[in-house]
Amino acid sequence: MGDAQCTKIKEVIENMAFTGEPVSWTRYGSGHINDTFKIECCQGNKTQSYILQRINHEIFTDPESLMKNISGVTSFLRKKIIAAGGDPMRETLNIVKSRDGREWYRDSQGNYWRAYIFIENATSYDMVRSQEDFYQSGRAFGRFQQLLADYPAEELTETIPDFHNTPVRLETFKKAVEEDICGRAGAVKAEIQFVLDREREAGIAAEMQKNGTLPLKVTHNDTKLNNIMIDDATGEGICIIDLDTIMPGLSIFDFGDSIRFGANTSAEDDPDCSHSGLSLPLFEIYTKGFLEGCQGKLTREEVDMLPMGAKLMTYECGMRFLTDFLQGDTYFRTTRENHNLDRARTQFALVADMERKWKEMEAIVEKYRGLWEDK
Ligand code: ADP
Ligand code: GN1
Ligand code: MG
Repeated sequence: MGDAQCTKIKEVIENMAFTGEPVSWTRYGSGHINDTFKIECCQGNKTQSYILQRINHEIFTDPESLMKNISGVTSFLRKKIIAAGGDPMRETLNIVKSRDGREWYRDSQGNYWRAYIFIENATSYDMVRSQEDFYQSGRAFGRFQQLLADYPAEELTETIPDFHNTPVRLETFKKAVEEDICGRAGAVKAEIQFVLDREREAGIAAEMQKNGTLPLKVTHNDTKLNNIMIDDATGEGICIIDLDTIMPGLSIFDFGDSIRFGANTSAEDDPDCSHSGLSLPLFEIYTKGFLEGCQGKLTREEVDMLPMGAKLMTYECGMRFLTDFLQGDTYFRTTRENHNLDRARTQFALVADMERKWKEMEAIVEKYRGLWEDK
């Protein structure tokens, strides 16, 4: 860490209501948006760790409303977890306030920071280790949606408008191709065509939401495998994290984004997209876990649309990576040349594989629907 950054982080640490003497701070995690640090504080012979994050305020333009969302949702979850006999210190995020009693701290350079209690003895994974982990993740994301089913949605600020509005994402993509500010479009003609060839499908879910076929719910909207903490001892998915994008949304998108990331046979950014494809066993185990977690609360149409949720989330995410590549890599954190292009290619390879395996995906959903559909 450079000297300037070090001074900045020291200022932030001093202004957070941490217990004990800060003894170490290190960059942490592999998120694409915020800057995350692990802070260790010592008091006597006890060590307490915290997660400290700089909220990316170019992407989340209203960090104070964002923190109000997280505070509202975590307090709500806390009550439900306690009522169910659970441990609220491990099963939901716990915000650590700033020394002046706010849920964020604004540093001298205008950056917004927030802190959480560090959840010990649990891990967030970038790749599925075992089918069991993925099953646990499905159950936990399904359950999360059910726990929030009666959350007052009108209290939530839309932190990124049109976040999963695929037709709007498509328009942004087309504009990026047309403007081609970095002169990169010529080199990715095949990828651009891949997106345009599927244009007609982009609006399917948005249309079903508009005409009331798919209900609007409170959803997480970023259900990547690394946004869940898995207990090291029990293997259970204990805590859903990364709550920045909790907003009204579609259940099939929470299902779909998990599949996009976790049921891919390659890493999201594998430079060789021929490694990328849909693992049907992982698709199956997640479907089972998610439907169990939803406890029979999905409608027939929601269950019908689960495969499409997976395809749309993968298509949309690939399109977002390609848009960012065309616009000069300003949104997602990149660490190498063509990083966003590699990511876009894995997503499109996955979409193409889903198209090949469509019948199998539908058959899997059919196999589990009877058990869990809302009657
Ligand atoms: P981003 O929005 O950049 O993805 P996240 O909120 O997902 O940021 O945090 C990045 C990583 O930090 C997570 O994947 C997880 O490994 C770790 N992390 C976040 N919150 C906690 C927490 N409360 N306890 C332990 N680890 C955490
Ligand atoms: C970002 O913050 P992170 O890394 O969990 C992005 C998601 C994408 C994902 C792709 C706010 O998630 O929408 O699906 O990268 N988050 C935001 O890996 O744009
Ligand atoms: Mg994350």
